[in-house]
Amino acid sequence: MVSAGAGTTDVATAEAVGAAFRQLVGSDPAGVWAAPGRVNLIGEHTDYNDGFVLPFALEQQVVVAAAPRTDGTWRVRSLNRRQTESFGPDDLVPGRVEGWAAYVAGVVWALVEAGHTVEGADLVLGSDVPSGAGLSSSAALECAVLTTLVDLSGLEVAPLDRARLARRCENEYVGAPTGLLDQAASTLCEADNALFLDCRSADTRQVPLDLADAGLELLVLDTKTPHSHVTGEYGDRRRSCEEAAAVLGVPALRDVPVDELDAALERLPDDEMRRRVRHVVTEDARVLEAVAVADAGRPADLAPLLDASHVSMRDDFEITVPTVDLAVETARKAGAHGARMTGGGFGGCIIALVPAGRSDEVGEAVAAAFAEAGHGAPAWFVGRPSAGARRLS
Ligand code: GAF
Repeated sequence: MVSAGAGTTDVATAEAVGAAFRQLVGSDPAGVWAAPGRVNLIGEHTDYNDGFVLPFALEQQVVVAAAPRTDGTWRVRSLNRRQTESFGPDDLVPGRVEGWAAYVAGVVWALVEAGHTVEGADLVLGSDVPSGAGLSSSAALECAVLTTLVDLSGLEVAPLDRARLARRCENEYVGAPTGLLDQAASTLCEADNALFLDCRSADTRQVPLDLADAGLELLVLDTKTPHSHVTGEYGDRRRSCEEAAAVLGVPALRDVPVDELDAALERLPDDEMRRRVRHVVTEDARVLEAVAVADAGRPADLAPLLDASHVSMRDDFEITVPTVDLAVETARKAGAHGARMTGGGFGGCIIALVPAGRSDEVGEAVAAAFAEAGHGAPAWFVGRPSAGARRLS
């Protein structure tokens, strides 16, 4: 997973990218735009199975200062990486631009593929979304650039279509076979809400999430075990789900009703496939339950669902790693009501529902457990449901 961000906060403000823009280009930007990273409260590896997800956008975001260029090319400066890359119309071919700049070129490519005319531009990017931590730093980059270029070029692209184009960049230009979760969250989330997304119909609904009112907060803890989507395991899980759906004769695992799960499992050829299917089908059911408890104003009842989701990811979908399991276990022992890994897996972040004001205590307990086990130090913050992609100035 590559992003423009190395997780520093001072480069992700309108002032910082504006000043860097003036230094690079010699004039003011035409505007400043931003798009956030996300945590997924629940609903992991359900998106590409046509199922349900419940993410919220974080305060951490990618910020872009930009202005049109007259020569029809794109020049992009990443403040985090201290690198400037340029590309032109001939580079709008998957594979031509690599590394972090591929997420920018891929967005231009996706817009052009969809029939839009995209103006050349100078863009300066800063990010405080931790990179490689499972918080969608890539989607934040794609969605920030997309929002910028749509505005700069005067295009009409509906919010859901923006998310779909950003996903197309990730799938077809960058080559990561992900679902719609991350780009939908970065584009469509609203402050103080989680986003319920039905990944088949693409219907969405804002779900108010007032954790403070319930005396709670959501700790986001980065185990600093980096993960990657482009290679291996993520694609393997996706293939396994598609094969299982084919064996069961359904378009996607979303079509296996949870109350018919046992009968469906009996029809599968091996234990591994049975475990994969059990995760996806029960995870979809947990998302629906999570939406119901949030709707009922009972966020404390999310806790057992987070716990069950983690066990399912650990034992059935087999996408957790020892640092992540240790973090979840320690967080619970230190007072979290419930905890789970969030994101694609094989490293990255956990989330934990903790009593308000106790995130540091829980984070420190995990840090001590990591030190004792010989792991590097984790980092953490309180996740607050924030706004999706938008123009800042
Ligand atoms: C990653 C992917 F990008 C998402 O599409 C989703 O599948 C997630 O892993 C797992 O829920 O973030």
